[in-house]
Amino acid sequence: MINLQNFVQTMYAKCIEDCSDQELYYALLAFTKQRSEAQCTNDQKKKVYYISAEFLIGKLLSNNLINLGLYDEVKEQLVAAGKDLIAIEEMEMEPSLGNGGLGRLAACFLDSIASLGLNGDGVGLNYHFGLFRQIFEYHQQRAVPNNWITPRSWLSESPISYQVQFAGFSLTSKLYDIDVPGYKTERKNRLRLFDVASVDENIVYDGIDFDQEDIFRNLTLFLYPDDSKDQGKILRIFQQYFMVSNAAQLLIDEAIAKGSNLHDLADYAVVQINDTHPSLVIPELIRLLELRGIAFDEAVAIVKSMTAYTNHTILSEALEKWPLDFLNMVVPHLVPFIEELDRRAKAIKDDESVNIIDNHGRVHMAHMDIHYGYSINGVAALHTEILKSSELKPFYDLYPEKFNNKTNGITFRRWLMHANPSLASYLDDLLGHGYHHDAAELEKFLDFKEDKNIKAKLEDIKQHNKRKLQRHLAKSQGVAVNPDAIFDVQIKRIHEYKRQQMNVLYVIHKYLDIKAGNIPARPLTVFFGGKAAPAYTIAQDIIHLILVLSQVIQNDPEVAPHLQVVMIENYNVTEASFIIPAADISEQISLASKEASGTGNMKFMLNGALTLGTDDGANVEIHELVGNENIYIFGEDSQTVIDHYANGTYRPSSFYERDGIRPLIDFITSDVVRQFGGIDERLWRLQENLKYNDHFMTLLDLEAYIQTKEQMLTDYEDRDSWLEKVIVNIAKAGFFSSDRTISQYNEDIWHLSTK
Ligand code: 26V
Repeated sequence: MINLQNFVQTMYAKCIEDCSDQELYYALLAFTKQRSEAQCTNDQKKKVYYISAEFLIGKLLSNNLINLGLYDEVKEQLVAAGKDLIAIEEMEMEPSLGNGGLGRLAACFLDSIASLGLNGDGVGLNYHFGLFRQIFEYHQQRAVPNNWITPRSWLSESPISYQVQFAGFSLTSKLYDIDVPGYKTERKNRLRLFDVASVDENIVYDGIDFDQEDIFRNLTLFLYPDDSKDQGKILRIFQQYFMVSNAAQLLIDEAIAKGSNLHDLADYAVVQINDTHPSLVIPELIRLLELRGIAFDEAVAIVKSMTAYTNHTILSEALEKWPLDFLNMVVPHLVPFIEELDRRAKAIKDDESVNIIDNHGRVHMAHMDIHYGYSINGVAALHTEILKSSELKPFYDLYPEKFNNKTNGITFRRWLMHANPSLASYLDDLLGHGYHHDAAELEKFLDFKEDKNIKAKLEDIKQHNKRKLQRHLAKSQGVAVNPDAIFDVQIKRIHEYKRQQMNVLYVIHKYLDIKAGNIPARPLTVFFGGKAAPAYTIAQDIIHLILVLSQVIQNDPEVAPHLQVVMIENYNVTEASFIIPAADISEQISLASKEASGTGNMKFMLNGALTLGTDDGANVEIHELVGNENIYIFGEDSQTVIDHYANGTYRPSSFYERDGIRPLIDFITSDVVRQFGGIDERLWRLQENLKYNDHFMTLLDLEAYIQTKEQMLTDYEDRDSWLEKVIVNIAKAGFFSSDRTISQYNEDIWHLSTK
């Protein structure tokens, strides 16, 4: 039994009723931190270090209360005092320590590692302003710093500090920890975020600009500083080396403290390299072992037996290749190690497709990971197959035993229990609590797929969640939405391969259709949300078009009652937890072969939305699990797309000539769009890009997309059959629990003790 009143009395000398939401937030923060600080850390001999540039952890208050088993009691005691936990949570700042799926996956993994009682910490950087906060001005994105580190926060200062050597100077680090309590395990792990002791927030001016050369002060200011120019790339290398050198020193110290003689380091530590951002950990560990007296050959063997790499994308822009010249400018002491690793790899096979240092003097980080790690995994079945058969085939030929698949997952604690308490408690009543620990038990829900009462209840829950979102949006961005509309949602980073532009062309199609007199059976609200990298111009143009279109529609009395476009400002984990439970349609429309997995697709399915998607990433596995009749798949398959790229056979201009497509593209630069604030330069660039470049083949799938979406809207009207599909989707979502994913990482890669 907890006594929140007492706690608050001691802290403020007044009762809960008399406290502001801000005061209550700080009280709950202190209370929750105290509870998790009292827990023991997992302390099994071997530990996984999940090193990642991103951890998109979201707000922690409710999440931690749930895991500590205190959520219901706290909520009840607040309600008894006339207070509302949702309003209190609004006081918490959300850290933006991630960009998208990669960072959110890392956060879900930390939750599952802790909840399965495994010993494992996340290691990353404490970016003071995160990625950035997105605001809309003049129908465009503006990036401003996200000042998430308040004087009282989830961060706890640790006494741990290291020296990290760079060319000509060294930096002192400072470690902050965030506790990661397991779900009702009574134990916790930690997220360890390294900072630079000399960081200075005051050097940021005018949005997110700052002096990129002032490494002493800037290193931990932003995640992904603009690297379109050399200085930005060099800063990224500074960040990456700072992260991994600290991580390597920490893991060696911890192993020694537990009795390691370093020859046996692999019995104490395993490193999961999350994408290529932490890849320099390989040469750094070898260097540190050598410094501590271990011979080079043995150091290489040790590191090879304790590092594993996860690939999260096949997009070449995200597969890092750092010029050796830059590495020499930043970490000259590491370069001889990289060169030696390269020489040894070339002795096995000297070919550009597998070389670490290529003919242009660039270091391929992924290649180093694969040669010198013992495992490489993709993040969904299709993705891993594409890695094996095309992107990384030469490596698969060399080391078939290293390749394995680990289909991504999501934590149900956050994405069901916290985000959708109405659905979670209904499932508890119906199925019991077994699925909390074994998500596969959700399959029991299938028994109810023809039950009318259950369908009515699901309808009520969705309606309730739509109203909750309606209230939230009214408050957060002054937007009014109609809860009786169909909620059609695409929320993710803005990127051409994810094809938000295809969804926009559908909106134009619908607008023109309504203007032509075809009134839909029910209103449709299309939600978009996502940030665009500041230097990615076309992505900025896409945001611009969405924002202008939203105005065009809102101001047209013939169309506005039937169609609405809402662009969520500063889309983040908090926004996602409001939107996903309210969604009917989950847009997963990437160009087949390009989305490694996707994890939003899993969150929507679990919350009772139906997928409109291509056979890409984990959609393929959702498709297999729910069957054709419970998902809406359209478009060309991955092999056709891969062949188009190989043979250069895709021509957008021939699609543009079609009667169903041309008017939609032409509309982008129409008078009405320009009247509502459309900026000519942005609109023309986007239009030309679609007509003559269209690298991610929007027009290839556009007609099939429009047709399938129309079919979906028609099917929505048969509520009985739609809700049956919803039940199947929820019931089959158990496979996508990150507890399953992490168990597989542990069984196949980490081999940590489960006791
Ligand atoms: C990152 C960036 C960063 C800045 C600008 C451009 C850009 C383009 C691509 C990327 C990709 C980074 C890797 C990533 O986030 N991959 C995502 O990983 C998820 C978790 O495995 C997976 O579900 C997504 O499909 C995959 O895109």
